[in-house]
Amino acid sequence: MRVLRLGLVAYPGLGGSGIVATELAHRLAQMGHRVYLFATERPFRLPKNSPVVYIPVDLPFYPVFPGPLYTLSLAGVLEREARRLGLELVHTHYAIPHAAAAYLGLGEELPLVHTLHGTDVSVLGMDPAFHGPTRKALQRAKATTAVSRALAQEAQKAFGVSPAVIHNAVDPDRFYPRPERKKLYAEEGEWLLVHASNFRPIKRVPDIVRVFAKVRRKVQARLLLLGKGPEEGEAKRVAEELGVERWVSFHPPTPHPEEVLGAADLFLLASEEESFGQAALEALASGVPVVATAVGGVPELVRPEVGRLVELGDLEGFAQAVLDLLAHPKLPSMRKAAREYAIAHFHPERITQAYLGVYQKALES
Ligand code: GMT
Repeated sequence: MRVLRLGLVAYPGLGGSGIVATELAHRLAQMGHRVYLFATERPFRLPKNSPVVYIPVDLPFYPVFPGPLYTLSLAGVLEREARRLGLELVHTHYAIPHAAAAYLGLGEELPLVHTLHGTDVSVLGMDPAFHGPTRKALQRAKATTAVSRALAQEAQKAFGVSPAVIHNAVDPDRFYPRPERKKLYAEEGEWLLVHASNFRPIKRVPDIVRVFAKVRRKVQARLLLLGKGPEEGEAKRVAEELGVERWVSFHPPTPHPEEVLGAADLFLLASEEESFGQAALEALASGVPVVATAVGGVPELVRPEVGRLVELGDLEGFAQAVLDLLAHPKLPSMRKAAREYAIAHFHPERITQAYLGVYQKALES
């Protein structure tokens, strides 16, 4: 394929959509495409030596406004920079407000592609304040994609679009088993259970602690919670209330989650809603089986050979699934299967080719 000049738009912080966009941008640039990444800050997962060019989106504040006008500012920078850089296509990640901003700035000058990630459809997308402009922008795009079949179905209902399903990718050269690191986080003879997220209420981190307390009554184990966010205080409170605080550790977000995930015995995800579950995929690639709630797109990711699914809210069932896996004679082979499965289905090369296929069609139509 010829070299493309592409603009990608991402949130730069801890969210999965920003990570997916940043890693896609980096891989495309490594393949030789000219890639410009638009964000309010340099995305924290963008490697220092990446060939991706970061284009800042400023947030000018004038006292006449009630707050910074991100949507308008992004529309302005896209309009200006697309011409200056000779962009051929713009691909946004997370529809709100990126789809409307791109449409405002670029209209139909350029093919626009939008990737839907989750709450941009299910929560913010349903907010009457955002729904109309987002629906219009998505319907006028050359293509939309969704990170799971479950999310594509939701988007069809919410916005009347039919996104192509492209699952997220994981880099197996970065996420691999690191059992030698387990001693950094757990004592000899203890199981190491890990959860990683942005600790928003939707992730139900306090439920992870409740499950852990049940598990800890039966086996020696430690819980490592990686990340930060609004539910951190409540998770700490629950750990104290249940008397397990000395076995629960909180680790701030790191640009190298692979160093923690690769050390785990199991990864736990108790979300009430999850279009995909990027951290669970990173755990699988690290050779770590997953126990997760069967919500959204998670069943597309966590297959029986690599983990267990439990009903949302069934904390007893969740704890039992964890204990069953820890006691399972096939746990070592499941670890191997988890990594092989992640490589077979979610390899970056395969996923990048799928996005390039979407770009190709959008450019031709
Ligand atoms: O939709 C969100 O909550 C935000 C978004 C993000 O930026 O973190 O997360 C979503 O996108 C990730 C990457 O595609 C998925 O792995 C997450 O499952 C998804 N989160 C939800 O659906 C809650």
